[in-house]
Amino acid sequence: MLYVHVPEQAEHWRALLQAALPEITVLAAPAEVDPLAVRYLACWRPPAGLFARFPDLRAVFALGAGVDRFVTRPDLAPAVALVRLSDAGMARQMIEYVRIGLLRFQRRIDDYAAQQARGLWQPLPARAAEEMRVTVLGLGALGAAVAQALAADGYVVRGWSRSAHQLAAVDCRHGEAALDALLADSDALVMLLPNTDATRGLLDARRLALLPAGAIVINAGRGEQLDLDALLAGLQAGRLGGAQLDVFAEEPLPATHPAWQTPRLYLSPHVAAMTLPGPSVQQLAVALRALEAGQPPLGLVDRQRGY
Ligand code: NDP
Ligand code: OXD
Repeated sequence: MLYVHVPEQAEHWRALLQAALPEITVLAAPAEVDPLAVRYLACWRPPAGLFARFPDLRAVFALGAGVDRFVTRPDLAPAVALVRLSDAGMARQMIEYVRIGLLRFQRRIDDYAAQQARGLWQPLPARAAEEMRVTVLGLGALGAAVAQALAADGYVVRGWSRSAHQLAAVDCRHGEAALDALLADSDALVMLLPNTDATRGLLDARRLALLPAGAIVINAGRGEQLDLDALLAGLQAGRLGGAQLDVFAEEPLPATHPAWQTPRLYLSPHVAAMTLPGPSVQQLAVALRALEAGQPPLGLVDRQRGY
C-alpha cells in the first residue's frame, strides 16, 4: 500500500497516484490506513513521528527536490529508501526564475522602475549576456539545466559541483578548492545546491567579499547556505549589484526582517520551482516500480551524503 500524506490536497494526489499505479492501493485518509500494510509513503512536509508509524516501510517518496528535512529525521530508519523528485518539471521553472533575476539587473529593469516612480525618462547602459560571467553552484538536475540554458543565452557560464562534470559550453569545476577563484571571477552567482553539512554556511561573509563589485547573487537552493546579514550589508553599501532570493534559513521570512526593506533585493516565498503533480506522479510511479523490481530508481538519495 502507498499512503500519500499531503493534507492540503490529499484527494487530488491520491487520485493521480492511484491512476498511475493501478497495481497497488493508494490511500490518503489517515483513518482508512492500516499502518502495518503501508510499504510506501509519499509526502513533502512530514510531521514529527510520521515515519515511525509504519513499521514495514520500504521507501519514502519526497514530493520535492531538496531532502534536507528528510535526511535528518530520526524516525526514518536507515533501511528505508528515500527517493526525491529529479527535475519533474522543475528545471524549466528554475531556468525562468534565474533568467528573471539576471535580466532584471543586466537590463536595468530595477533602475527603470525607480526612475518611473520619479517620472524620469533616462536611458541607461545595459550589459550584453556575452559580457557577463555567471557561476552556477550545483550542477544537478536543476543546476545543469540552468547552466546550459544560460550558456545558450550567450552568458559566459561556469559550473561548480562536488564531483567532476562535463557540460557543453559550460566551464565545469569541482571541489571546494576551486570555489574562491570562481567567485572572484563572477559577475553573477546562481546558487542551486542542496542543504548539507558541506554546503551550510558556504557563502559566508569572506566568500561574498570575493565577488567583484556590482556582482548579482541569486539563491534558490537553501537559505542556510548564504550569510544573509553579510549579503544585506553588501547591498546596503552598494558593493553588490543586486540579489534575488527565494529561500531563507527561516521561512516564512519574519515580517520584521530587514531583508524586506533592502534596496536591490528581490524576494519570493520559496516558489522558484514548484512541484507539479502530473510529472511528479509519473516519476514516482516509475521509481516505485523500479524499487519493486530491485533496481535503484531515479532520485534515490544517498543519505550519508545528504542529497
Ligand atoms: P541534485 O541533487 O540533482 O544536484 C545537486 C548538485 O549540487 C550536484 O551537482 C552536486 O554535485 C552539487 N553539490 C552537492 N554538494 C556539494 C558540495 N559540497 N560542493 C559542491 N557541489 C555540491 O539537486 P537538484 O538540482 O535537483 O536541486 C538542487 C537544490 O535546489 C535542492 O536540493 C533544493 O535545495 C533546491 N530547490 C529549490 C527549489 C525552490 O523552489 N527554491 C525547488 C527545488 C529545489 P555532484 O553533481 O558532484 O553530486
Ligand atoms: C525544494 C522543492 O526542494 O520545492 O525546495 O522541491
